[in-house]
Amino acid sequence: MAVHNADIAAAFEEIADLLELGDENPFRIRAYRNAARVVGGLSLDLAATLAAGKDLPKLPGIGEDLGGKIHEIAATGTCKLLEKLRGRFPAGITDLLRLPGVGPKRVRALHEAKIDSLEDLRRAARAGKLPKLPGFGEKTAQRISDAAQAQLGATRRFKLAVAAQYAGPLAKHVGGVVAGSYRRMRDTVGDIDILVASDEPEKPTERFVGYPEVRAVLAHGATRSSVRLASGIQADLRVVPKESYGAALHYFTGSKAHNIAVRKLGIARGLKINEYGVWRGAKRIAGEAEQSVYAAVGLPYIEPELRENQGELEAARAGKLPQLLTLADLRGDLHAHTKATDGHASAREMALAAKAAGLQYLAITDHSRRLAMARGLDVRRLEKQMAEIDDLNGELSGITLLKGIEVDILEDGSLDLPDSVLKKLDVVVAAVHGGFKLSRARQTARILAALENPCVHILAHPTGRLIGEREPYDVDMLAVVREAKARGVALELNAHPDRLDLNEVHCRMAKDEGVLVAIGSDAHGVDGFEVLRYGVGQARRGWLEKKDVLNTRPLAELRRWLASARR
Ligand code: DGT
Ligand code: CA
Ligand code: CA
Repeated sequence: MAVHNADIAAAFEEIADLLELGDENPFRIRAYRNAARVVGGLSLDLAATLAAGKDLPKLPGIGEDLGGKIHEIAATGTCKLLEKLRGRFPAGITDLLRLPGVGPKRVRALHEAKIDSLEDLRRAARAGKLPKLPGFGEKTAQRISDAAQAQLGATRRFKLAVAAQYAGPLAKHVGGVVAGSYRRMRDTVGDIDILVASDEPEKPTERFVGYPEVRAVLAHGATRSSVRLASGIQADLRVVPKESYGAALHYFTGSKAHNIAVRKLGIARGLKINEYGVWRGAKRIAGEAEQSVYAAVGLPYIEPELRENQGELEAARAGKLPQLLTLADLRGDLHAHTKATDGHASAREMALAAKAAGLQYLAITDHSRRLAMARGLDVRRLEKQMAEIDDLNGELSGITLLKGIEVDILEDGSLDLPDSVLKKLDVVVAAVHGGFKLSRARQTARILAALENPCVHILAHPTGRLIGEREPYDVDMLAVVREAKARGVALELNAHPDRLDLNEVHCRMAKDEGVLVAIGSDAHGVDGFEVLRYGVGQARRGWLEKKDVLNTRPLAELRRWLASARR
């Protein structure tokens, strides 16, 4: 069975969780979390590399011990340490640890009260036992039991970049394409929908249910099957005859709301539209290609990312579909870190990697001093870095580094570094990294205050969400977007697949209000630019065009914008 990077990352996360429960050395815990992040974000397939007899590449923060664990997990899907730790705690306990507001201390308190799973927690909450536990209290107990309730009700969704590791190889194995929310580039997907065009459906079906990663076959029919993979993700397969391929691709790409709206347009024209084609009575009039389905209802082709029934059909009819941004439109990247703070590579290495990724410019935006954990820069270290970047620009060709900072927005809305030094930078990216729990009014006021500082060019990851881990903070986004407009500030769409923040709704809001969006990789290492494609996917879901995105501009034009913005 193939072990994917996401599986290795998940094993390291679980080890870190269990070590945390065991109250182990925080440095050791952090090393595993770091390893999970590094491996999870890697494009090179580690298990395949090792299986081919090649060496493990040098990975930041991963020495001999962790490297050995990677070998072990790649070969067996697990490792001795993980199995040993699992043996010490009940199986459902890591679910508790992942609840917002629940750390190892509270989980230990729960464990001592024999509450070892979400189910146990729900039962204990119903019986009114939670507030009596040490360190809980009424309010906390309520919050935690609500969170547990939400977890139990929610079917698990997978981040797009995680699903990609499983979907790509599986689709290839059965000779099909991935449709569904995955093709629409949703930030998370509920399951993987695979479509195959074939007149011999038993062949792809047998390959599908026989895929080595399949743990359970949930349905096994002539043209539709369903499985659960070892990673927990579910996959659906549909096989249709070749002449139905376009209609089926349209149907299984969705969204459901878009399909229903298209079908209605068909009905108005006396047509029936289903996954086998477009029909007038018993005659199939279209369906071989997706394009033909739209043509049958008098519309131009609509890109998958737009298919949410959010006005795309009206825009198509009016000839007003956006010319969606493409990855090739990006000229540079305005958010990246180096090992001066929590990145893993030098400014020079990052510059060369950005160049290799086809970019013309890269802003180095390390953290500011407040983020002590990331060894944030103070004025002295920042000035040293600025001089280093000037030197690098003197010697590098084909890539330009911009001097920048990701400066912390403090709780009162002031910035973590004085204007006197911010003014000397090419680009100032401001961001919230703490105080997530402020009230909506205070959080909004804080961010608006930061936007008022004329040094600020870009507001990074504007809602602070971490998909599946941390909810966005409570902030009035329309007020933020309007203030950004008034101050000539761009809003970042952070392309990291854990963030994708702005979301698509906010992207569209920015566009409607005339605010530029900057797509930033937030790269922490040389392979950090690959995530830009997820940022572009989300931007496309938000209807963004080349002109709406700041870093599609050539360097000279960008420099003019940076220098002139509302000054
Ligand atoms: P997900 O998996 O929750 O991330 O979202 P989707 O959009 O991939 O949804 P899924 O996997 O349930 O179904 C795949 C596509 O199949 C969906 O986007 C549209 C189509 N579909 C599913 N059920 C229906 C339905 O009842 N009516 C219509 N018209 N289309 C449907
Ligand atoms: Ca799906
Ligand atoms: Ca499905």
